[in-house]
Amino acid sequence: MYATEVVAQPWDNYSREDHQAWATLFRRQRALLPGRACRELLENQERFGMSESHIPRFDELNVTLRQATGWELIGVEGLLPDDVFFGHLSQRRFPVTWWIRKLDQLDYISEPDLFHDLFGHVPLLLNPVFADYMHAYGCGGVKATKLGADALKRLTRLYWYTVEFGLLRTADGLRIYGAGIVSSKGESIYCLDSPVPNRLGFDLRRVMRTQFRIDTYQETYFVIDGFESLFEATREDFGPIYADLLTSEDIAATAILPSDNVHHAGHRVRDVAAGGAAPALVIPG
Ligand code: HBI
Ligand code: FE
Repeated sequence: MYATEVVAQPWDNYSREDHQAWATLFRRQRALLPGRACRELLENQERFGMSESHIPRFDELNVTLRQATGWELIGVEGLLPDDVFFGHLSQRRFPVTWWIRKLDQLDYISEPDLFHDLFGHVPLLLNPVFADYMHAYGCGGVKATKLGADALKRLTRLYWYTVEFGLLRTADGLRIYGAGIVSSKGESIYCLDSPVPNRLGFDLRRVMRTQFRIDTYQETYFVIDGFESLFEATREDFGPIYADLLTSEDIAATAILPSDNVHHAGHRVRDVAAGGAAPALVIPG
C-alpha cells in the first residue's frame, strides 16, 4: 500500500503533458485565488519563483527553503504511513509526491499529487511560524504513534482542519490557507462563498473531537486568527489532552455546539422526517 522510500525528482523525464497539467492548474488557481487565499501563500509562491512555465525543480526550491526556515523537500511516491510522514516533518523534511495528475484528472485526484503539495503545502513553509508549527506537529506525531490509535486520530483531525482545510480570519475577511482547498478550484470557491458549510472559530479540543469526510467538500471549516495563535494553541504537550478526550464523544462534521464561536452557521437542507442532515449541496468543481 505504501511506498516509503525517498525518490529523486525525475525532472528531465516529465512529459509535455505533465508540464501542461502544471501550467493549467497553476494559471487557473492563480487567477482564482487573489482575495481568496491568504496573501502570504500567493506571495511565497512568487518568492519561490514558481510560474506556469514549468514544473518547479525541488532542488531549486530547496535553496530558498533551507535558507528561510531550514526545511527541505524530498520526493516520495505518494501518501506515507503516518509514522514515516511524522518522522520526516520532525526533521523539517516535507514529502512531495514526484508525479502530477493527468490532464483528464484536473478536478479530482484520489491522493495528493505534486500540484497539491508544491502549490498548496510548500509556500507556507517559508513562513517561520507556520514552519515551526509543522515541525512541532511532526514531533507531536512521532510521540502520538507511540501512544496509539486514539492519539493518531486526534492529530489527523488537527492536520485535516488546519494544514489541509484551514481558514484564516483577516481584516479583509476570511482567507484560505489549507493546501487541500488552495489546490482545488471548486473548494476554493465553495469554502468562502457557499452558505452550506459551518465556519467555526478554531478550538484545539473541539477540532480533535470533530469527524471529517474525505469524499466531499468540507461540512465545517475552522478559522484561526493567525499562524501565531495556531502555533500557541498547539504548543502544549498533547498527552493530557488525549487523556481528557478519551471519554469524549466524537462530534459530527455538520454539528454546531452551543460553545462554538460561530463565524457562519451552515444552511443545510435537513430531511425533517429522518431528523438527519441531507448531504451538503456541492457546487460542481
Ligand atoms: N503522506 N506524503 C504524504 N503527505 C501527506 O500530507 C500525508 C501523508 N501521510 C499521512 C498524512 N498526510 C495525514 O494523515 C496526517 O494527518 C498524518
Ligand atoms: Fe496535503
